[in-house]
Amino acid sequence: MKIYLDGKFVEERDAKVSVFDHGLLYGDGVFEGIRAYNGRVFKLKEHVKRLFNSARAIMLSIPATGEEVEKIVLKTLRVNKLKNGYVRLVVTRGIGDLGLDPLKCKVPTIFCIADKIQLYPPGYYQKGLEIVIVSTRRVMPEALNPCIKSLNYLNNILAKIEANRAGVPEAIMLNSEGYVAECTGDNIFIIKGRTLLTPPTWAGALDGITRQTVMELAQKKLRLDVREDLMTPYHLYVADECFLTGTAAEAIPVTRVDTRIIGDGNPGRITLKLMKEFHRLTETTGVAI
Ligand code: PXG
Repeated sequence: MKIYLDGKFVEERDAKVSVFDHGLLYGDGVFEGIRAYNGRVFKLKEHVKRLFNSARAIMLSIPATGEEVEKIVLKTLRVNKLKNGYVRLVVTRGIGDLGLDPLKCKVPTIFCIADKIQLYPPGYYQKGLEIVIVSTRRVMPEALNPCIKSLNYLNNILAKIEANRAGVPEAIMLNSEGYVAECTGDNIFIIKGRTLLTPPTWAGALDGITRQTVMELAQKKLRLDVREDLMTPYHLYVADECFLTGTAAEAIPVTRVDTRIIGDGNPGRITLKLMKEFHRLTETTGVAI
């Protein structure tokens, strides 16, 4: 596997960053997880835009233009001969000293990894996921805005550990006020009648690209009433349908929350339609590698 690292492609064993890199020492950096389907990169521009927005929010200036970064993603897939895969694009503050001052970091580190995608077992898509609400709260926007896709995932990892301990694959995190925010690497949706609901970003959700795509499909193709609104655990329990979205998971049904059965316990009819529309889009659109 060849890795893009600071302007060059290097072998995996040579793809090393310094122990003085503030991405490692302080989680000071931003990233994107991007997917390629059938020789095309899905929503490439949107991912690169979000990377630049995350970087701007933490005052990290990426030493490349958006177009250049798009080319890095495409080339990383090309040199690894991947038509379907997962891309991890990372920009860190760079090498500094043993103090957290970012002014000591003169040059950001950029790397891009393209690998085969690790998929959830197909059974999860057919039967739906069982998930739980965990006690770890989503970090509050006043401390670190969850719209910033930063290298600080400890909050999410603590939630994932709680899910592991409960024996389920995902965790729902509430915000500090007790409203539903999102999962550890996925956004959450419910369906009630003909309404599709998801928490607003200001309630602690990442502005997910899959989330945005599914909201558009729901409105345009399924003519659903799409709303961003606050949601309590009660709203999840009494929803007709529930599903998660994310680049890795795509759209995946949820059939149990906190041991309560959602709807009739099977993946919802509208969820299945949305999954089909989403797949149609991933298979037919995107930037050619
Ligand atoms: N919330 C959080 C906290 C995320 O990290 C999403 C929602 C979904 O956003 P997108 O834009 O992907 O629809 C994410 C995405 C990984 C991995 O390796 C994580 C994400 C994406 C891809 C891979 O765990 N996070």
